[in-house]
Amino acid sequence: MNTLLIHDDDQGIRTITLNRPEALNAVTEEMTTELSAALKEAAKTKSVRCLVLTGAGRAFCVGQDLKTLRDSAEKGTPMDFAAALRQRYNPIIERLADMPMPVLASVNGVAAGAGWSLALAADLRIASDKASFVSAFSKIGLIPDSGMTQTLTRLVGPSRALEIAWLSDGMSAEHARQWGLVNQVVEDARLGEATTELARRLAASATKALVMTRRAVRAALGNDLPAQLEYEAQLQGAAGATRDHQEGVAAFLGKRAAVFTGE
Ligand code: T3D
Repeated sequence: MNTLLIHDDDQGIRTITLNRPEALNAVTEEMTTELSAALKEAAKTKSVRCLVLTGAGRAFCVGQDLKTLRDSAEKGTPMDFAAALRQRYNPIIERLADMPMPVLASVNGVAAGAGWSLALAADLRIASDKASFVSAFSKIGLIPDSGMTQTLTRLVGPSRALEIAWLSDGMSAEHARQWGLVNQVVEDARLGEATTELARRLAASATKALVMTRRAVRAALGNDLPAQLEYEAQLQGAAGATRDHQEGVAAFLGKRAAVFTGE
């Protein structure tokens, strides 16, 4: 991989690091190809029980590489935005939203444009106190993409989503936390440790139940109560048939810590 670093620890955490620090991890075609493949691979690796997405250097990711965008336009082969989204960006966002394990974005620095969209596509976000967020799309005459119009709106509501998208003002990590866009903000020097701590808790959990919980929580935004109750019943039927459920009950009754395997 030229644009990513991939690391597995011995406790079920796979970390994918966007690795173009010299370009603030701006997204190129190669990066989307590699990220797509890396997510596909992680999804089919049973030992991966929590996926962490982070960036190398001082940025998380600043979205589409605008230099390659300019270069292609100068060469007379301007980027086909709709095709780029359909073929390269959107499949990544859809895959991230449906990974068979929790996905945690560890936001180490600035997240801009589709870089912020990537962080928003994760289940949870932990950020360095030095991180910042900027939509940036409006500054180059584009609309927020890679899912941001949905993820952002669901988290902060339409009025704040428009304020963020239209004005493209930078937002501090603390501001993002107050608006519910980030779950935790930690001192920059502690980001690695705090990310590992949270990722280990998630990796040691009953993975299938976590993933079904994600589905139920997402569906809740569109369902009426009877539909949501029915969906919960269906998912609970599946959760109740997992080994991890049996282990959880046995551990509780045996007054010991549960050892979940993700099965
Ligand atoms: O297919 C499609 O539909 C297209 C998909 C589009 C998705 C998108 O992501 S569009 C949005 C693209 N991203 C942006 O517009 C962000 C542009 N960058 C910025 O606004 C700022 O750089 C930041 C707020 C992110 C960071 O500011 P700061 O002050 O910390 O750094 P800087 O000085 O602006 O940038 C440092 C360098 O990184 C600089 O290069 P230089 O002068 O040192 O050679 C800058 O040009 C470069 N850089 C920053 N962002 C990008 C970038 N180079 C290429 N692409 C970038 N996105």
